Amino acid sequence: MADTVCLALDDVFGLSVRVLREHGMSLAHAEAVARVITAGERDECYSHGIYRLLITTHTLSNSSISRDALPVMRDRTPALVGVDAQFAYSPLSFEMGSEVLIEKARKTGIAAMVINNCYHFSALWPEIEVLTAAGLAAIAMNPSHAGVAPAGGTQAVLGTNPIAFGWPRPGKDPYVFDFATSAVARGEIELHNRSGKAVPFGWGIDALGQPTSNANSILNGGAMLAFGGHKGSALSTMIELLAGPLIGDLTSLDSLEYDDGQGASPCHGELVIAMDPLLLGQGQYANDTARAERLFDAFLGQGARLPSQRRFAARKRSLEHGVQVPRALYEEITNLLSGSESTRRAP
Ligand code: NDP
Ligand code: PYC
Repeated sequence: MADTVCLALDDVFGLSVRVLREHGMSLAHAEAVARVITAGERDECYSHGIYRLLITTHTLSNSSISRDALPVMRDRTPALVGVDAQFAYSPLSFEMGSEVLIEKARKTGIAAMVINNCYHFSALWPEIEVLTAAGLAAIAMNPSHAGVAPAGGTQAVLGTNPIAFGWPRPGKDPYVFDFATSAVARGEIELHNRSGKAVPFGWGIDALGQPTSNANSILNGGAMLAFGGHKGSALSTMIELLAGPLIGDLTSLDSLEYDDGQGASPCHGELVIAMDPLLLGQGQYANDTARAERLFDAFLGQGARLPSQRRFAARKRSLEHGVQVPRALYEEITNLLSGSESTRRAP
């Protein structure tokens, strides 16, 4: 028997919705969450693909997350939309709020969306791509749970705090980067831990503050490390502040405390900024775009790749051939379904 299961993207989406619905999530939330999970698996971002169903269902079963609260939107200023997720997962809030954010950025040149009180599990590039598709440059960021030691320290204070940026490229895939400000996402260390694989030195330290390649020692009692030493540590701190106290929401330390040992997804806020090049430039959009392209060409011309290039290639493959999910993970996920659903034969 093959150790992977091939699934069409519709199957990934359908399975995700069924699992989330069985765990009490409303249809609107389940579909919004499933869209993000399917996008992660499709683009071969395994730490934030179908694996996340294990974490979202654990959260649904073990925390006070709302399964059905509808986001409440507030038009706060001409350039600011606020979305209160009401302690549900964030994707539905983003979907609803982003339409208003786009309208505002097109009117004001630069606009922000603040999402508050959201449980968060997802990669940020699916959100950034919505904004680049609308012709906007964009930045998104959020804290998570404290699990990362600051540069020079050994105690977890910072979250894995992702930051994502997108630049629209008319007629081409956008330029998008999206990474944790820790050396790697926690999800990646969890995947190594599940498969008993060592992690590279530099990802984390053990409970004694010593460098280790043991994923379990980092996750349980140790701490992750920021990428790039003091620079990643400072960038991560900026995210704590801008997507925490600045927007009236929790830091990663607060979020972990709020979790109170339940092991649920982090609960905090998110900051998204959208910028319209048509309004911020000096009326020479075609020239500005050409200058940006010249920069990208200078990368590509020397054999360097752009961030997201791997992802877009993976997307093309997955759309044509479906995705390969490790059989053990597939079975763990189908076991989350009750009765006859879970005993369906694997494809
Ligand atoms: P990586 O360290 O793999 O970095 C990902 C980014 O770097 C991607 O944009 C990737 O493009 C780009 N990249 C990787 N290698 C290269 C290269 N050689 N040249 C150019 N660009 C490159 O990912 P992380 O583990 O840091 O993060 C993974 C995901 O986890 C992110 O999507 C992030 O949003 C998510 N995350 C979410 C959190 C949350 O709180 N919700 C917390 C932490 C992380 P490509 O994809 O094409 O390889
Ligand atoms: O992988 O670090 C991570 C993460 C935290 C919250 C969602 N993903």
